[in-house]
Amino acid sequence: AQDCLVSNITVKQDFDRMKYQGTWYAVAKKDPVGLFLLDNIVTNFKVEEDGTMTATAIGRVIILNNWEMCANMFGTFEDTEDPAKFKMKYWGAAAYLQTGYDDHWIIDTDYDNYAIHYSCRELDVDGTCLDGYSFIFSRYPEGLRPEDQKNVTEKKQDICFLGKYRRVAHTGFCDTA
Ligand code: FEN
Repeated sequence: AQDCLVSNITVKQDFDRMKYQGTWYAVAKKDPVGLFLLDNIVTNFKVEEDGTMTATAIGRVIILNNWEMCANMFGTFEDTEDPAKFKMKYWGAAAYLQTGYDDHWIIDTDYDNYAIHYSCRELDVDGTCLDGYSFIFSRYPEGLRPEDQKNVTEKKQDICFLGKYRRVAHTGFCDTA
């Protein structure tokens, strides 16, 4: 959306939640105001037997006194009239982690390589996004394929977050199993 109106942002056509399942590595993120996941962010999407989409996310956080932790987060998605737009209820495995209820839009994905996620938490009076966050996901922890980068850059511009992303490091800090 050239005008940056949230209502003009387009999302993935005919989003297929079945094909979206599995592991996605965050390779870049635009942070919201307040507490969030720092890095080493890996998510896993699933479609439950009743068709509900759910997800887990793990990521490094630094809690009080500079204590490094891996936050285990859970999300359940409520459908809307648009198959690529969800409302996400999320919470953490630990009580000190924030809970919330966010928009969760899939702007674009090819299911096999990349995905662009968008969430606006607060609309400005002019209809642009005052506070939001976004993830660029890859099926590979090493990052995006070169052939996907141009499209992803275009989509960052479409959602008016171009220049606001930071790379998400994967150092193995939250790797278990
Ligand atoms: C998403 C997709 C997959 C499912 C989920 C996602 C969103 C996760 C969010 C995480 C928020 C984390 C917070 C951490 C926190 C989109 C990847 C669920 C929105 C808010 C601290 C930091 C410091 C402290 C206390 C808590 O609460 N961190 O002292």
